[in-house]
Amino acid sequence: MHTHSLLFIIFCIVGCSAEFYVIDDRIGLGREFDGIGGLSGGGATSRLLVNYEEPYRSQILDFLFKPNFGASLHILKVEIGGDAQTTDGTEPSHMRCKDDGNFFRGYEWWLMKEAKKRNPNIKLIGLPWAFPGWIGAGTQWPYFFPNITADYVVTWINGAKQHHNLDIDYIGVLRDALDRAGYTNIGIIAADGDWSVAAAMLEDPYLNDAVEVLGVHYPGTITVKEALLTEKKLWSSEDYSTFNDDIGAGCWARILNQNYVNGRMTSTISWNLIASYYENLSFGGDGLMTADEPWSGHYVVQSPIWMTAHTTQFAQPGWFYLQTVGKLTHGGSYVALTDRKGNLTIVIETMTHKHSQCIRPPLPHFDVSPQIAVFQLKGSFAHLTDLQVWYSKLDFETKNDTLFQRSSPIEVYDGLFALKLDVDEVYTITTVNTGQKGSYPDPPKSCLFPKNYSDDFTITLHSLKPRILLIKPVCLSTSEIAQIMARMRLPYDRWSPNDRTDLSVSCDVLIETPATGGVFLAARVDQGGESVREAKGVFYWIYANGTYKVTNDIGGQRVLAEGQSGTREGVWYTLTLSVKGYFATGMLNGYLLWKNAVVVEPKNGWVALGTLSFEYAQFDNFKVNAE
Ligand SMILES: *[C@@H]1O[C@H](CO)[C@@H](O)[C@H](O)[C@H]1NC(C)=O
Ligand SMILES: *[C@@H]1O[C@H](CO)[C@@H](O)[C@H](O)[C@H]1NC(C)=O
Ligand SMILES: *[C@@H]1O[C@H](CO)[C@@H](O)[C@H](O)[C@H]1NC(C)=O
Ligand SMILES: *[C@@H]1O[C@H](CO)[C@@H](O)[C@H](O)[C@H]1NC(C)=O
Ligand SMILES: *[C@@H]1O[C@H](CO)[C@@H](O)[C@H](O)[C@H]1NC(C)=O
Ligand SMILES: CC(=O)N[C@H]1CO[C@H](CO)[C@@H](O)[C@@H]1O
Repeated sequence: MHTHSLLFIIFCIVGCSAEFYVIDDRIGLGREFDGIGGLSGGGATSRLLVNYEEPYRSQILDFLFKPNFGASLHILKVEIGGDAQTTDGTEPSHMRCKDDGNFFRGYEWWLMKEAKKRNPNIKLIGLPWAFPGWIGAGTQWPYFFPNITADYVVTWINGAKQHHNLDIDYIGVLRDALDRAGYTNIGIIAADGDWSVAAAMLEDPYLNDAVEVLGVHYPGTITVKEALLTEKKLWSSEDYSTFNDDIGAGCWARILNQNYVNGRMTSTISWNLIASYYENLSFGGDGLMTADEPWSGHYVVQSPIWMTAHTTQFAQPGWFYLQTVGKLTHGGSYVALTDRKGNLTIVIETMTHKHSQCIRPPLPHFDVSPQIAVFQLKGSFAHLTDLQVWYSKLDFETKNDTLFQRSSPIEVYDGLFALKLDVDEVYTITTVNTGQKGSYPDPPKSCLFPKNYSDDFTITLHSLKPRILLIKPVCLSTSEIAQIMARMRLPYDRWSPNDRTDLSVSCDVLIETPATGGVFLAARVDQGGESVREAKGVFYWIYANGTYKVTNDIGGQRVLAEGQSGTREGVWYTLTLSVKGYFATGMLNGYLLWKNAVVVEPKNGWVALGTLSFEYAQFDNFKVNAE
């Protein structure tokens, strides 16, 4: 197959065109390896995962976190919810008001516990993407109030410990506040952005002392001189963000190696962990695997999971990179890691340019061609006689990939072994013999969203009852469910893009404060998440001043119908919206209010409910019927 024996090596030494690479620890080691991770949130990217029924939900979690099974991640980074839309949806804050403190909202606590259950050594990181409005006292920029911001984050850390017994390992917050709260052992990652904080750290010793890790987003595997001069740990604390097909897998395999080879980054974290949000939202499918059909139980373990396993199952945080890492002569790269107790793991990738482009940044051209690589083990590894081999090939021609396959052990002769490398391959050559390719029986087949769906929004504080809706709550003292924004994709557009989605949706709504923007129920909504403000659809609004409106867009520019409704704040109303072909009809408390509004576009999309701005409203008894 791919590994070659003594005769071959001798032959090569005599004449074939092979290159030699030395793996040696006598010249000292490189940096400490900090692990490979996934990022849940930033935002709402794991939303649909909690809705899966067992056993599928546990199976998915095993593919992500269980050691020696699948991605076997070393790090879970989560969003500290801020009650604001942060890309694909909204995650709830633990402090919606100044005096609030609720550590059971959302699904990140649950996810962290599930990850810890599977791997007690997994490192946890929290990072806020947004803050509730009260923190910035009306400004959009809470960093003007560093103490409040820091206390807010410290409260989250306290809650994690007190209510969930979770120890947070790293955070994005001010060192002072952490120390005051007694969290001297929690590391600070700065600045979760670009490298510019490095220059600031070189000039400001206080800042330099406070920061434990320099974390950058999408570094394109390269670092800057200032970052190296800080002598801090360098991490790619958000990376990948690429559709999880084989090119995504190529991107991920390449950066997992080259973030160290080129940039000396010792951790790489994938945004996102799992594509558990509707594919039509921004960055659809940009997770290590996909689970976006809780109603069917269908999920897909895509190739990026197995690219991850090539590193995560054979090297752990606390291992060290060797100094002997680098590029291969004919393209690709290799890294070597050791636990300093005799174990050695070498990961080799030969991803081609066109099969490994990430979504960003642009990838400068390079060539990769088939090659023979002879590795020579020296120092502590000179005596090794056989090594485990794990192999993947992303086969873009036949589409018949080999993913994380265990091959026969390689025999090492006098410290030498050879590999015949083709393009778009990954090899792990290792002393570690605990690797396993985990599997479960095939999950249920993909199917369309149920034609009938209902939800009474009974949220009990401590439960995680499966539900389909994306929930957007804001601060409200009287009710746990304040503003609920649902963006539900009825996936009819997947198989009949030219057919119109005919359905009827109804919901009880209550305007809490005189909502100048109104409260809506909508169908055929074509945008969500960060693009929600450009959404088109059929929006049925009621206002507290006794009027209603029907618009073709969320911005209310295209009015299809309007008139008197008699609606007031503080009263429950049942809104019903039916769309059939080109026509829409609306009812209020079961009586026809408007009919035959003409809807040309969009033809299909999500059902949704919400308010325009940040007014408070309540929703109940949500029903969809698409027969
Ligand atoms: C912020 O905290 C520091 C102590 O870390 C304190 O000296 C300062 O007065 C506080 N500022 C405000 C506005 O509370
Ligand atoms: C290597 O790691 C294994 C676990 O895979 C461990 O049992 C062993 O002691 C380590 N050391 C050597 C030299 O193999
Ligand atoms: C895919 O490749 C494997 C070997 O790697 C082979 O056993 C299998 O038959 C191939 N499948 C198809 C459909 O070509
Ligand atoms: C859907 O709901 C309608 C009426 O609400 C009912 O007549 C129909 O039988 C339901 N269909 C399914 C598949 O449950
Ligand atoms: C009622 O409120 C809406 C939304 O603020 C506004 O557009 C509309 O003009 C108002 N209608 C009346 C009659 O005041
Ligand atoms: C983000 C995204 O993919 N949006 C698309 C969702 O589907 C509608 C209708 O097919 C497109 O117009 C959007 O661009």
